[in-house]
Amino acid sequence: MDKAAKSANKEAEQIIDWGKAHGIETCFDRAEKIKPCPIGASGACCKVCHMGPCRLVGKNAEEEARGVCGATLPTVAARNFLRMIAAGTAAHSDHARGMAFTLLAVATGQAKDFKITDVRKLYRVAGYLNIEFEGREVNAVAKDVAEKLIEDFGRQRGEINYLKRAPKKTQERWRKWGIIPRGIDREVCETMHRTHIGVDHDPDHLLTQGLRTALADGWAGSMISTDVTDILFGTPQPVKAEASFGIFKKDEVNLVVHGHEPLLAETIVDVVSEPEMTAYAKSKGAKGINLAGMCCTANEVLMRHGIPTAGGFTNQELGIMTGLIDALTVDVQCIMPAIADLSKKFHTKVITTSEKAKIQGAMHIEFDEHRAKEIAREIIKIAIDNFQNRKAYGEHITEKFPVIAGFSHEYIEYMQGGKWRASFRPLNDAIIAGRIRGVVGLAGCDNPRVPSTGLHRFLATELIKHDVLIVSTGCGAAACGTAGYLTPEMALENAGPGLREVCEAIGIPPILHLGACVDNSRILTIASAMAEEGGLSDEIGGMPAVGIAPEWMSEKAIAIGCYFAASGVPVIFGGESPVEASKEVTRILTEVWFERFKGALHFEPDPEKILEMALDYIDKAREALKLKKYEPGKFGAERVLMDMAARREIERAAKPHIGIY
Ligand code: SF4
Ligand code: MSK
Repeated sequence: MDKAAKSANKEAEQIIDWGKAHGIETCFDRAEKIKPCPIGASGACCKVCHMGPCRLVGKNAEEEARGVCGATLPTVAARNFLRMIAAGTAAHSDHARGMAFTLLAVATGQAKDFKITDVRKLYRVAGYLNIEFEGREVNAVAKDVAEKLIEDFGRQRGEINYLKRAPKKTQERWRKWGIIPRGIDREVCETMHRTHIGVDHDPDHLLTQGLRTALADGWAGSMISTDVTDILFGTPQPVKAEASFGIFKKDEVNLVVHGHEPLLAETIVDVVSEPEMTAYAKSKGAKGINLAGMCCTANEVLMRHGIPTAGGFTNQELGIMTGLIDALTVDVQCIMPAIADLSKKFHTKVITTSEKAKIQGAMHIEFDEHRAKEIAREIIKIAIDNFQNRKAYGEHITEKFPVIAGFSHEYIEYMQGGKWRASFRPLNDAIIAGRIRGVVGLAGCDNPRVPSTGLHRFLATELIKHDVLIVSTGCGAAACGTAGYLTPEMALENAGPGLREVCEAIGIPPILHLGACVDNSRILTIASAMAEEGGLSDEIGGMPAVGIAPEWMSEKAIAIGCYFAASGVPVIFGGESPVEASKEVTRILTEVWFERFKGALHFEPDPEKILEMALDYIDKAREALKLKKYEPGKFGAERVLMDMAARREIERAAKPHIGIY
């Protein structure tokens, strides 16, 4: 990896250089100009009241430094960390709230532009919620499901609905340590209360509430969002698409959807190919309309429709600098406000669409699910009208890579045995036999403070070389996509012998794109299914599995890391630790959490060490489970993996085809 480069993505680097030559500043330049304050970055600065900010620094700061109120360094570092968890949980969960209310509006006939696309998934979710669905009208079931899910946000007492989707033993650990979330809003609210001046000062007690809040994200907010999105727009199954800046077309209107919430993007997908839209584009001199995505909205429509992606977080300004984007819609989360000013140097129209988020200098067209199509058409027309204003100014890129995305929990189950024998048995068996050494969730943002996407690329190639299967989400998945890593060929060229065999037998890439950052919930349910299948750990903790977020930057990433740790997955984040200043808080996140939950949260800036730690965790878990010692190319006995032909054979012999999973 070229450490001097701003991005590991050659095409991104080319645009950054072009920007430099044209005096255009991006996040990469600003990251160089603004160095993080070391006191704040390490968690030692408290500004929760106006007697501060208090900087708890100096020799023996851990024992001796005090804020004006007397707060110690561990208290301050833990409080700061907790507030990140609360913000991350709030972000995912507020997104989920919108999805759940949309499902209710669809079920009650108030959002006529949407429908229940995946009835099978609706029934599956109804089953989790103990809602009767046999013989009932679909919308009646959907209404009950939506109302039940909405309860999770405002519940004051009791337990979140999806608790029972976790393995029993995992639940027992949560119960023992008092971290079962009651309701999403209650946990976020209590975390904000406890971190107000003069409330909770015990770092362990604070961080325990942090885990409860994070679980409300993973097992409620994020999981609700994933499920409702599947119900409304379809559960993903593998789909071919393309990634990187070459997806923009010179002779077509380029409309890009960016942000997180899929409602507007899905509606645009729905209406963009209407004959009137195409005719209107042609009347303005374009050959057609090219819909593309960025960041996690891109992941949502890539997973379900094969809409091409221009990549993750750090690509948003660079996309505008191609000069080819006619309109860019943004809603919530991970949108750089810089794009509004930047767009003025080009012809791009930046359109904010959420009632929750505006950017000065951007156009605002508020999305309303009750008239979704009308708004989508209005936005498409703005992009078309703007096509004529395109100038030659910008760094046009032609490079793009094929991508296979769309690996949902349900599809992964299906691909291991077809509709009638769907299970996680082959995956567990491949791990038991040492063909697959372990599983890594490679997730999180991309970051201009490191050669952006470079850590994802390094870890992806090294891990699969060591026979580690990767499941990827968010901008980590986008980083792999724009590197050309999301194809089955990648396995042939780079994977270790065992993983390669598995990928060839099933016909999958060694890196499975599972969706947006809210879809990390899919990893939780996959891990639960593996525990239930047997032969490995009977809880999520203790699996040969690790989470890695090498380039994280958002508070959502912290919430995700914590819900994985609480669920039993050791997690390694890249970059400097936000609790570095306190040895005690670091000890709680690593040693104490591992003892209690078999999960942990580490921060490690060196990618080589991240790799080493991940493999070490995997090997130690294999040893504890008494699995065959991993040796490349040497496998134990296992059941024969089922290939596509065998799967079809079973299906033919069974009932008529009624859907993919
Ligand atoms: Fe300082 Fe205490 Fe106020 Fe924090 S809460 S700013 S440590 S006085
Ligand atoms: S968008 S949270 S930069 S993954 Fe989901 Fe990407 Fe991180 Fe945002």
